[in-house]
Amino acid sequence: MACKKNATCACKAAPKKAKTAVAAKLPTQHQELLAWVKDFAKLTQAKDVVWCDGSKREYNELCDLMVKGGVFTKLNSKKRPGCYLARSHWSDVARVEDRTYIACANKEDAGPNCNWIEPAELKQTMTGLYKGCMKGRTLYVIPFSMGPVGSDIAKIGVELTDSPYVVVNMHIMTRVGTKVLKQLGAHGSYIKCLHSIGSPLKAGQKDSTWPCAPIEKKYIAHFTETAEIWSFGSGYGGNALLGKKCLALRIASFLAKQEGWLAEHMLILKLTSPEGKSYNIAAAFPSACGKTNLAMMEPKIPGWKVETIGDDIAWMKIKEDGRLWAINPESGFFGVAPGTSMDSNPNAMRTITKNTIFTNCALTDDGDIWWEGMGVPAPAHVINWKGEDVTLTVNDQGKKVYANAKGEVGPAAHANARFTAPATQCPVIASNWEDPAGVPIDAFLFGGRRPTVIPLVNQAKDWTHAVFMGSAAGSETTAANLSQIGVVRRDPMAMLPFFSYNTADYLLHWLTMPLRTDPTKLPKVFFTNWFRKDEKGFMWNGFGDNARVLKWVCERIEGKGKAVETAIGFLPTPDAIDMDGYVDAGRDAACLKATMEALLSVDVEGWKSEVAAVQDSYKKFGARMPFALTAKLAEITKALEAAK
Ligand code: SAT
Ligand code: MN
Repeated sequence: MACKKNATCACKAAPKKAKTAVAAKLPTQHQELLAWVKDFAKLTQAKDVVWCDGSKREYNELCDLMVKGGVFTKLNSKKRPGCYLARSHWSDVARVEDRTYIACANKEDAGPNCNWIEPAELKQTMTGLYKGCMKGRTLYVIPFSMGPVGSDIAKIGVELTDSPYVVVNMHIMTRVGTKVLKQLGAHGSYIKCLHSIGSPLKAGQKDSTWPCAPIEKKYIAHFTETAEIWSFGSGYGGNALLGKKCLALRIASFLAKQEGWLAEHMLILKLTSPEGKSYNIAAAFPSACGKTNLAMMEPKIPGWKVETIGDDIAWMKIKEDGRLWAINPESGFFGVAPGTSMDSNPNAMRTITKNTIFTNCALTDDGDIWWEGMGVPAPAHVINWKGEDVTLTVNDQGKKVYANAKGEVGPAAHANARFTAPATQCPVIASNWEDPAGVPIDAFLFGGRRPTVIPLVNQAKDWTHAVFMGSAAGSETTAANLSQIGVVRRDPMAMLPFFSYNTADYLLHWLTMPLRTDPTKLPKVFFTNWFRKDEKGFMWNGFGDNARVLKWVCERIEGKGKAVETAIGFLPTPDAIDMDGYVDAGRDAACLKATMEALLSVDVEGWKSEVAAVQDSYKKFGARMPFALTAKLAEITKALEAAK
């Protein structure tokens, strides 16, 4: 109905009638939620508000909308049915750690591993940024559940966003829509997640294919004490899909500390022996250690089976039986594409054959995607992640590279190009991966990329030792030579980018787990290192051969498995790892035997430096560092002295 004032007035609708119609269609009776959405729509001046129902129809409509707007390219439906490619702005390709903030009342509670800002100050700054930021855009309300809807470990969040890319990715990565609102009811509690790409549209202005705000205006903020997430300026992955790192790690680990559970950066896999006994293993590794590969591994030992429960995050609670039960709070994989191949991760390759969103991959002439390390020949011509035509040429060093029309060379896919794929499509997804009760965890693995010193596998002697191991996790960047420890970027429990409170308090929280249950019911803990090197290169094959180490882990859980007690933990005897059928083309039998001995022995001098380096990494926490860990350091140092 036209406005009576004049024919061109924007208020075309008849207010009274529309109000009744909207009221009748209210998606929820949750008054506080409705008011919060209304207030944010008003602040951001969004053009309209859409409540996401989580349906396939909604997903398809948004994908079509993005194809029309040039945001998505639909891939060849014969080669990749139901798949799309998005290219981000060149400045919006990864998480922005230096623009990621923890806002709590006391700076010391955030500690040296968090970027702290005073909450009121940050809210004022960000409210200023949110003002009018959705002009010309739709505000989508995404009710989502982290974990199976209704699970006693799951949590509900609601993300308000102006990015349809975020909506469709959230559809894959979380459980979205009406079923979540139903679970929430009229009074349920939920985590408030605000997100805007920070790029309002003026009337008549043509939209870009990846609108976002400049870096200095990007904020990924966590108000831990009120469990709120405010994100501004980025449309990418962990900056924008707020269920993932922001909620499932930062906010959840803060809540977990208060409520006595664990929210960890861990994959969960189910390993079944030839006898049919299953073990659930959760593992925390820093980035670039192949978490997704391990979670979907094809074991190289006959009869053993790996099934996936999760590839990134585990939420764990002690249940009545005294054991730690875990769920994967996500429902999809947001994996790094480059390097994923039929060799490195065949099950990931099978997962992404359909219904997958690719971001910043290269587009081939036949409408498929390509990336470096895909294990298929590089096409002569592709459109690279920046949207440029590039052709394969040979550079001065005789290396094949992609060059654009100006002769500039660069990778075809961005190094952090991603795939977003539904977990249900993984051929080895465990049948019980969505069990609301979770799965009982038998073992934890910690690890890192350590070319020197650290053995292939090492079992913790007790829980404090286990926490010490987790605190020492990290990856080596450069090693001066093979007998020395290089520069290790310590990444305690692989949580460094995801801490939302003081790391010393976080380690203390871990240390208290045996007080919450019968300590014998807690998982057995191991430190693994697939990345040791010698003059011949990698000393261990990794990938499917890692199942040999996992087999020993299972034997240890059973109280079997041959091991020697050393100063640093229980190491397998050199014959304890099943090496039947293991092949390393560069090493004959004698060399392999020597390699295994080196991989499974204590490098006493190297370990002294390692322990000193870990001690050094504790210094920045001062007296807040739990004494139990310092004492454990002293105990290991003493044992190393004695081992000389
Ligand atoms: O970009 S995300 O944070 O979602 C993923 C990652 O960093 O591994
Ligand atoms: Mn991760």
